[in-house]
Amino acid sequence: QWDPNVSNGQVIVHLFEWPWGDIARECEDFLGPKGFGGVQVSPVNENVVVHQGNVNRPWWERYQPVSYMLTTRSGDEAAFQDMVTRCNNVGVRIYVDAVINHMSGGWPQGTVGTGGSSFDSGSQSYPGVPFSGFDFNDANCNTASGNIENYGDANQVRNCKLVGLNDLNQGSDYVRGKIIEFMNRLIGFGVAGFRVDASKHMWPGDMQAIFDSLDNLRNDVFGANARAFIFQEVIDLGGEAISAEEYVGNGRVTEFRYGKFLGEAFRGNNQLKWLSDFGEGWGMTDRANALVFIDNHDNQRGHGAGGDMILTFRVDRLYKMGTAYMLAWPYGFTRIMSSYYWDQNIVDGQDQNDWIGPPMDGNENIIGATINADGTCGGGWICEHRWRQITNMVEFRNVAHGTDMNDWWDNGSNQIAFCRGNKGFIAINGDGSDLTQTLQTCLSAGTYCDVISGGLENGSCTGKSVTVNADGTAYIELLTSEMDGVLAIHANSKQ
Ligand code: LM2
Ligand code: CA
Repeated sequence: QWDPNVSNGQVIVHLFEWPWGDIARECEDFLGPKGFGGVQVSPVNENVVVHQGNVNRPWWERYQPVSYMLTTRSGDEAAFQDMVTRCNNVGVRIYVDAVINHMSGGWPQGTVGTGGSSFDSGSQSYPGVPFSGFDFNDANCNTASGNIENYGDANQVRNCKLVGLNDLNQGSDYVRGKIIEFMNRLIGFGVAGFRVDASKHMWPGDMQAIFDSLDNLRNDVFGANARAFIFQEVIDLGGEAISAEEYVGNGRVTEFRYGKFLGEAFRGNNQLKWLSDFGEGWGMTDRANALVFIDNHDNQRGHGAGGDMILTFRVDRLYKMGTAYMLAWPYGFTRIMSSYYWDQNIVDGQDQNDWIGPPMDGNENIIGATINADGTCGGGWICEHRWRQITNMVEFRNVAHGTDMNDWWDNGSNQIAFCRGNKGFIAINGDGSDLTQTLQTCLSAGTYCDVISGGLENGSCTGKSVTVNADGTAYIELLTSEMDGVLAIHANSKQ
């Protein structure tokens, strides 16, 4: 349950709010050829259709389940199944965002789900499953409001409502059975694993009982006895009643400190030289248990954890530097965020537009990304995964996989460089002065194409090139006037 079951590569991308048909095409045209290991998709099961004042079809409606019918704005069951098959056929895995802690929040009678199911949130009736009042935790929650009021009390965090969402009792055999049936259906379609939403809000033992009852992954795709990859969303920045360590027996955990620490360092609140022992040395979970990322769909818009230190596409130069460091650094299993754009409207530090959903047409159908001639996305989609500097670092991570970090160098502040065995070398300049140094690259002698300023195309470099001497050293230049603060070369970028 810790093994991502990848075959094509070591990095997954969260294609947030993408339609299934577009993901299938992206697997075939881009992710497969570029060496991506898999895709985290948005929740697949039926959710509340939200219209509330000016809040029209927010992204967060997908975190309010109504049933386990596979109909959402991303597509129906047939489209989902087709996507999983087509992505698996090119070696790209699918991981489902499983929302199993809760059902919907409170909505007026007559509100429906994306699959047309009715429900009554007040009496906790969800006939599409079916769930009824017996299946929820209210009797196990002892706060006055019925909501989580104090994160210092583990019982509240797990048995009370998270922001008013009807809280399922995973201690019940019936509830477990429905969740298992839902997850097994997805496994039957060929998914490789799950991001488990709101894991902090469920008891680790209940989750274990559910995961232990899941079927093996499909034999024909993954071989014999493969288990679903489990990565549990546990927000743990320290100082609360619940820690991520309670969950590592079930699978990996999302290491939220990772993106926060890197944001602080790249934004100048810490020096990059300290990154030489980033990982366990900084108090983070063991690398074998960590799922790491620079930002996610919550904290890129001020939800979740990390606050304004988190790097996002809005600070693109720093974002590319942070992402390059993550993909070069041998810690954890890495995930890249892929976003759509929205206009922010910040009032008193709070973005009033943090709810805005993906681009949609007059019928409220998602309008997926268009692909520009240069390979970037249009139509309001950012597609960080298609930024050359990021895509090329995915290849770096694949090439360096299995090696350790060695030959760390820094200038005493924010210029850093290191090798990955004899497979890759990266330099990052976070200082306000030029980096001009002869450094050990650990690569064999020859000319290498920097994959950040360009890359190796038809045998020649479209960007900078680096000449590695017989002793592995090379003159490295990274000027503050350059577009990007990174230089990276690897065994496959040799001319
Ligand atoms: C998660 N991880 O633990 C998701 O990553 C996060 O995106 C989800 O919250 C959350 N857990 C629940 O699955 C989002 C969003 C919330 C939103 C909920 C439910 O961050 O703002 O809450 O989804 O849709 C919204 C309203 C809130 C309201 C609630 C219930 O913002 O004001 O509370 O719905 O209707 C009355
Ligand atoms: Ca709960």
